[in-house]
Amino acid sequence: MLIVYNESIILIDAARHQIRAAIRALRMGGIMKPDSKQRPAFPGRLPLEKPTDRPLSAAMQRLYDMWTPLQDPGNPFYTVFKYSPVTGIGLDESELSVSRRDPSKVLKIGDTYYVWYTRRATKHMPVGRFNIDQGDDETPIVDWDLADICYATSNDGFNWVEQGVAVPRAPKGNYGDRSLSTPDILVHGGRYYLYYQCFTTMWRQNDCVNVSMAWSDSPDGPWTRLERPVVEQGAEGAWDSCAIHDPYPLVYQGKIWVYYKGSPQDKSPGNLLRAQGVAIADSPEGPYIKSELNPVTNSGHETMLWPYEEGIAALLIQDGPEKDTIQYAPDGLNFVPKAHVQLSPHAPGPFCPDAFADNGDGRGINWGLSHIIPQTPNTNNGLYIVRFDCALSRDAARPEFKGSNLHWHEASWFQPAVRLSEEWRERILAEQAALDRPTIGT
Ligand code: AAL
Repeated sequence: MLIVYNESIILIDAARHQIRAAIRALRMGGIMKPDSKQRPAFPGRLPLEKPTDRPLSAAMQRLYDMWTPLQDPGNPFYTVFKYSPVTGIGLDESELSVSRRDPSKVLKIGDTYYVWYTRRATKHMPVGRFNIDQGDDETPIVDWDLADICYATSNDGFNWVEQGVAVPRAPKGNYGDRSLSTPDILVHGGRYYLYYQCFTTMWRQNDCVNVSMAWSDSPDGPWTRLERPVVEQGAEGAWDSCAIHDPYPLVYQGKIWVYYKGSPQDKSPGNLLRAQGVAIADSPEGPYIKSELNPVTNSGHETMLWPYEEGIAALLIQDGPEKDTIQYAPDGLNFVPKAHVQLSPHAPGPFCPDAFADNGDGRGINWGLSHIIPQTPNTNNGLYIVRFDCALSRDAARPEFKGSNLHWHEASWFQPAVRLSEEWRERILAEQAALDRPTIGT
């Protein structure tokens, strides 16, 4: 028999193998002797509770305080994303310059899935944001200029049928006559509401724009456009004084919460680049009151959000110090990073059946639609829509989505934005001659 008493092992009637095991345990530090100098190594099997009987490095403190000892496989906020082409709203090979982008949340109505998105179909390609003076009624400046809100339906989420325009631009001379883009959907009180960026007269420098809305009694329309903004740009100097982008409505705590990406007019270094705020209203038409905590994220672009348990989860991509993290706010306002993710979907719209349930028991998400830039950008092809699948739902166990799926190939390392340009090579060679001191002898 083996008894541990007063931090010593006492063997009574011990067999040889028990004695050997006891010595091994002592050597491995399984049981500390008071006079032992060497602390046992940190165990490979992570204790689920933060150890209090030993010093912890800053990194191991964080593992318990900020992340989870269950690591990626046991983290409900961690996922890999797997992508599939879709039919009907994927890459467009037509004569026109066509872009389908910014898919909304996906709704399931009866057996049919619905999605709304930005669609531009123009004779000419966009001329680019630095050539505003070259834009006209037929020549777009950016990919989401001269666009309308279209919609598509599907029986399985992979094969879609474009149904046409849901909300067209307003007649010339009216609010919203230039472009409607980046829509998202709300269902409230049996009615459907589409929120979108609403450009009037001309696309504005720095993409400054406000958000408007259209409503319908059916997902198939007809839609009635509001002739005014519902979420307005902030006052001069404010973090959202230029752009209210990517409106994203949810029903939460009995109200309509429209999250949005804001940006300031002044783009000088040191100014906030991109962040997320929220505007809250009692009814879909507003008035919307911006949270006094805005911005509620310090990072992110085209942020996707979903109810999770009693709070709101969000995928922050692309911009800012907390890019490519999944975050959680138990109150919808105070977000904390919960997982790092890779190759996140861009402008994602999830299938999120409880987006408007407001029942304090968000179940999470498993799939959605997002957009990608075609292999050869700046050709006639604009962006197009793809499907992503993931493991962020409390209702489906998908261990294969909790590992890591990324091995970058040469096309990624040497893509134009990543490959070192000739100009920089010259500059670096010049700098290097002055900067690189010999490794030995300095
Ligand atoms: C995107 C989005 C909005 C902007 C533009 C198109 O990344 O944030 O939709 O207006 O860029």
